[in-house]
Amino acid sequence: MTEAPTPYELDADTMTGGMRPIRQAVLSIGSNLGERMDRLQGAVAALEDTPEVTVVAVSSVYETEPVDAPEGSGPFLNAVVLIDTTLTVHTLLDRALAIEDAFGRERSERGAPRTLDVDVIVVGDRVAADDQLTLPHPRAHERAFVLLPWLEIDPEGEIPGQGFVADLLGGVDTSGVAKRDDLAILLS
Ligand code: PH2
Ligand code: MG
Ligand code: MG
Repeated sequence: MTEAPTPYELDADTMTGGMRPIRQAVLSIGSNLGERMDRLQGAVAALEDTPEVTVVAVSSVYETEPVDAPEGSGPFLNAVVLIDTTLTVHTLLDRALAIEDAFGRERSERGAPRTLDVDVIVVGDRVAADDQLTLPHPRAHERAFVLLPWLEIDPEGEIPGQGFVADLLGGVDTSGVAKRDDLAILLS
C-alpha cells in the first residue's frame, strides 16, 4: 500500500499569500570593474530596500583573484550577504538581476568583467534546477571567494548536498582571497 501524502509538507516556492515561511538565503556579490566598492555598497543598500527581505549580516570585503575568468581580468571585490526572506526563489533571483541591471551590468560573454554580479548561493534547504536557477549554486562549494566570507558571518553554514562551509573550505585553495580591512560595507 502506498502512503498517503502528508498534508503538512509545504512547498515554500509554490504556496500562496502570506503563508510562506521565512527562509535564510545566502548571496554572493562581486565586482571587478569600475568603482567596485560603490557597486557592492549599492547592492546591499538595494537588498535592504527590498520588500520581504531583511539583511541579517554582511561579511568583510575581500580582494580576490579572478577564477574561471578571461585572460587579463582584474581582481574582484567580493562579499557575502545573509538575508531572511519570504520571497520565492524566482522572485529573489529576479530581484538580484534587477540590482545587477541597476548598477549597469552588461550581459556579454560568461565570465566577462562585470560591474556587479549578485549570485543566489542557497535559499534555506532548497534544491532546485530549472532554466533560470540552480540551487544550491553549482560552483559555490569549490569557490574560496564565496566560502571564506560566508564562514565569517555564518559559522554553521551548510550547502545542501555538499556539506558544511567550514569543512568545504578545507578542500579549496584560499590563497587568492585576502580580507581588505580598510574597506567595509555599511548597513543602514
Ligand atoms: N565571479 C565569477 C567568475 N570568477 N572570480 C572571483 N574572484 N570573484 C567572483 O565573484 C567571480 C570570479 C562569475 O560570476
Ligand atoms: Mg558569479
Ligand atoms: Mg551571476
